[in-house]
Amino acid sequence: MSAFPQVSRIQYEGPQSDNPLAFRWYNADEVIEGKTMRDHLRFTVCYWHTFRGTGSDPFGGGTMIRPWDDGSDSVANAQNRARVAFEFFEKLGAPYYAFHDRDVAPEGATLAESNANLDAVADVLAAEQQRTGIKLLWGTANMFSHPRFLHGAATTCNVEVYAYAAAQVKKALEVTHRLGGENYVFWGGREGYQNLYNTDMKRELDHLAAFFHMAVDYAKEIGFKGQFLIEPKPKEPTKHQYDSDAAACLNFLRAYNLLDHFKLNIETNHATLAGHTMMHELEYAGMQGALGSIDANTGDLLLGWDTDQFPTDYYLTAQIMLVLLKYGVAPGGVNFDAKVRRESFEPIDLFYAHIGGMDAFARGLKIAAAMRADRALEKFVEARYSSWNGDLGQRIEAGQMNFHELEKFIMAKGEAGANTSGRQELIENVVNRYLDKL
Ligand code: XUL
Ligand code: CO
Repeated sequence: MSAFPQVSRIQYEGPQSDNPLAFRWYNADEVIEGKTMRDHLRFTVCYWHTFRGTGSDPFGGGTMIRPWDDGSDSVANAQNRARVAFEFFEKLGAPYYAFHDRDVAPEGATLAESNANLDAVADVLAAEQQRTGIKLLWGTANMFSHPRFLHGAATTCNVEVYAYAAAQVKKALEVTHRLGGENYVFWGGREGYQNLYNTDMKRELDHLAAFFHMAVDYAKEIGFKGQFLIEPKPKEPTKHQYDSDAAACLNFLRAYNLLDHFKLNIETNHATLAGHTMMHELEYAGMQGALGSIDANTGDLLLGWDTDQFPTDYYLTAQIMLVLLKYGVAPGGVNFDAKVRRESFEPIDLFYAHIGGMDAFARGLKIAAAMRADRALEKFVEARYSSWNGDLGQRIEAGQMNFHELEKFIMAKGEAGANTSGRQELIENVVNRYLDKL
């Protein structure tokens, strides 16, 4: 029985369409820079918000109407929900999905029971993947919801909780591998501290690094070749999360000799919580060869927490796509780690939300590609650094200069040459021109 009988496969109808259940910009087969939109964007539906989100907030309980869900924690309900999820992915035309172990299957009384539950749901996921051709972008383990993880998982002060977390990741890796997952994500749910009085930060970070090394070893042992990803976030749930931003993650990975095995999964709302733009985080990761995947969402300018809204802002998506086109994102993708508002409680709202996000990214892709075709920004950047192209700049960049020589050079001149304008306002107008064009 269909869970969404009123919806058929969402089609591309073009920008003039006013059909709310059609794409206006996402045309999966359209080729841009030699690749289809489908392959550029690698859209992914996240299981946790879309199929486990209840709409609860700190002030009130769930609001979502999900007629297919009997509200129980049974494996049969989880299996049925998985089939509904695939009907949704299929009708939306999303080529990928992503999950936490505990989103897809209920936690049991023991780890062995939880593992058996996960296997039973993974049987359905495998069959649905086979039936539809939809693939798993990434799997991950939820090591933050259960009370045992109140001090964290890989950074906990309780060594037996650490062992539990290791066993949970071992299983999540096996299931991700079984389902052909192309990546495996670590988001440090409670890997951080609430205060430094009771925290041995060095010891916790050593434990975290040891945990990651064990994960790398186990992946090798079972033949999992997917990309490991760390997802930075500065705070929430803890006051300070160790993976606070791209720079902190890369420093950690470098310090503990893990850089070869990990890239980053950059999320918009996490970037803004860290006091950065999404473009900054993407560029910072990309320039170091560590841009792995993105969690696509957006925060709210007036609210200071992780609101995980669907992205609809063309400036944002154009900026993101400029960086993704520059560095590439595969085997990562564009994962909608976003939830419908508590007030948008009907199943149909899940379609409107994803259609809007996919269209916003498709349009961002077109804008970014048009700008790249004209080298619209490159021209400004090249002109801005042109003083470096002369003999002086070339010798500094080649590491052939020292302070004595630079002093001699500038003493002889008396004063540095004139600066040129940064042209920010003109550049912003140019960007607007590309937004107007399409
Ligand atoms: C939390 C968050 C997570 C990760 C996966 O803020 O983004 O859902 O994406 O654990
Ligand atoms: Co996320």
